[in-house]
Amino acid sequence: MKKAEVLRSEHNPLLRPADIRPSIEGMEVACLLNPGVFRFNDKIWLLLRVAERPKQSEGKISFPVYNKEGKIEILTFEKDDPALNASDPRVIRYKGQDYLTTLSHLRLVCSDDGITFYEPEGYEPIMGKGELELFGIEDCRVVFIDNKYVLTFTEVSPVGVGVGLITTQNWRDFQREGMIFPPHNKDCAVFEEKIGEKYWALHRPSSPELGGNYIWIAQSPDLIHWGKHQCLVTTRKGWWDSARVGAGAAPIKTPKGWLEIYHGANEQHQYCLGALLLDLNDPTKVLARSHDPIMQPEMPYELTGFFGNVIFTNGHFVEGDTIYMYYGASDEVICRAQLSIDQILETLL
Ligand code: MAN
Repeated sequence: MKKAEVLRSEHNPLLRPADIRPSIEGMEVACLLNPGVFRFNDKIWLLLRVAERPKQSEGKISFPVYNKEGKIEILTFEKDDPALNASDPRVIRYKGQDYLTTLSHLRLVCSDDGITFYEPEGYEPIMGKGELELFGIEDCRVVFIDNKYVLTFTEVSPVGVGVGLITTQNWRDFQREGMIFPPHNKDCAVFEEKIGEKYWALHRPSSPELGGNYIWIAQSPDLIHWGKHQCLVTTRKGWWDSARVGAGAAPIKTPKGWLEIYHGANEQHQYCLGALLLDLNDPTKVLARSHDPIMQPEMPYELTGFFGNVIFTNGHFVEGDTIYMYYGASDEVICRAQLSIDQILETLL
């Protein structure tokens, strides 16, 4: 079996929680995760997911949420409360209600070389807003289409997890278009060009009884209204992508088809990356899918952290044959790796 070479940056992790000051007063940055990536004003930009919480005190779990007035409230639970299930560092369950242990928002950083990032002045963070984002916003994909940037991201609230859409031209003024895929849905990657007069997107509804955590594809006349949904890729029992699959960033157009790097997790919550190849003219046709992962957690920063054994990507930029892929490692730090499109295609075809 051929393998595509994965060139991790020697500067990994490029960004750690301590590199970013918190946006919300009184909080600390617990994790940096899964950035969207784009070019703007001759620079490489990351739209980071920044997860914040108060300094934790002994025997307690506390985290911020927005209340219905849009103000931050801190919820605190005793760790030994028998009604509390805190076995997953990312979520807790208390008396039938799920909460996130951190509150995420999106923050811009930029770079001249794609390695050293800084926060530019005059660009505000994008915070959760309204009742569908009371638990924050996460994992934003960014594409440039029709002369504007289109942001698709996860909106989290007590009523569910769905996909929101925002557009902007200058990263200072934002048009909020609301929820485009209702719960339970996340991992929405919009294609960077129209196919057959329609916009296309990969998305990931979850169905707990029949079905599962599968990648679907939909089309739209206007980026807001999506239909003609089809299930594209399911999980594979006993494989590295047995429990959940979800799209990464926008598919990359190649002469052989649309190349999509996706994440697959198994029952042990190990998150690896694989590839899909979709037909150029009819992306509902899957031409090929990785047998083995193209990348799996193996570096110390990928194996341990806030939630170890996780590699998760939803952003890259492409130059010639090279994919400069940014990813969240262990749900805590931001890293970069280089991959060759041709080599990935060779593993697929
Ligand atoms: C979910 C999301 C991601 C996260 C992974 C792994 O898919 O919350 O942001 O990286 O889980 O924890």
